[in-house]
Amino acid sequence: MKQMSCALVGAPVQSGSATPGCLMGPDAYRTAGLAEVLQTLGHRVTDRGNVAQAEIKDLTHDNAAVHHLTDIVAWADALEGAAYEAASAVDMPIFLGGDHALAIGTVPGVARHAAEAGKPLFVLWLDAHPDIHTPDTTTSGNLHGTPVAYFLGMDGFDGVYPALKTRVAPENVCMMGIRSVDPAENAALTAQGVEVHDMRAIDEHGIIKPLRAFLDRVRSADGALHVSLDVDFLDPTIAPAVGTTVPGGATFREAHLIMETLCDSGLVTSLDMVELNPFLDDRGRTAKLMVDLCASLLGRTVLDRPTRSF
Ligand SMILES: [Mn+2]
Repeated sequence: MKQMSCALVGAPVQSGSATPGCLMGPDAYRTAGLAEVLQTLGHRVTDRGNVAQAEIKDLTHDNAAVHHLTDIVAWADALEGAAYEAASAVDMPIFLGGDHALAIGTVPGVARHAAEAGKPLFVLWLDAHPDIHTPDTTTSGNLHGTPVAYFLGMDGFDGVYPALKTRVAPENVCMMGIRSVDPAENAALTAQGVEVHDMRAIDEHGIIKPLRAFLDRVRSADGALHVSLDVDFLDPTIAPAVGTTVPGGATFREAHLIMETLCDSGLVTSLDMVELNPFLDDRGRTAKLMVDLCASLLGRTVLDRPTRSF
């Protein structure tokens, strides 16, 4: 593949989830050698360090379950700007999470950049969860379950999260790996018309056919493509380092095949790597797997991958 400029952008957000530890995610990826691996593939990599939160403002919400709202809003503000800036500066910004609440900033930031370039943004959401709660519908109060509803411009965010600068069209979102959905989320997915390939669909049809169909849509629209990869997309037996493990996830080869197919498409313009909780990892195994998946997205093939036993 062509040599690309890549920026690593650390987003140590952890208050969107119930289990502390995602704070250490960006450094775990650095320790697992992400920059070095991408350099070996011929890319130019700059590590921009970690984004600093914006100023924390006073905010409350009627839903008493909601927690850490002020903290998440301060991250959203800073990450939207950092994502926009990184997307303007390099071919491939890679956002190192941090829990999935970081997508409240990264997706709108890269969407703003794409819109200025005259391109619609598409999002491939690889996750066990659709994360399409609003602050009103969440029962856990964990705000990492809200980014999709926010960047689609759904109701319930006015005066809560920052005013959305660029929304993503629901028909431009494709979800894969979904297997843990709350009733309010199920209703939102139907109402919005988001394309969802749950694990049963993947069991029956594999990942390649729906992925190629989605990539064809991105290509015909001349779109930019953001990939949001949650550790819990993967089966917990291969990726234990996440606070929200759900059985029945993607296998090692399914995950690599998605990344290899995305690489072949040449369409991906930005990536989130989220929910890695190094505190729950087994000797860095999940961090290394996520780094290997990123390498597959950026050009490493089966024949040059040193797949090792755990
Ligand atoms: Mn998620």
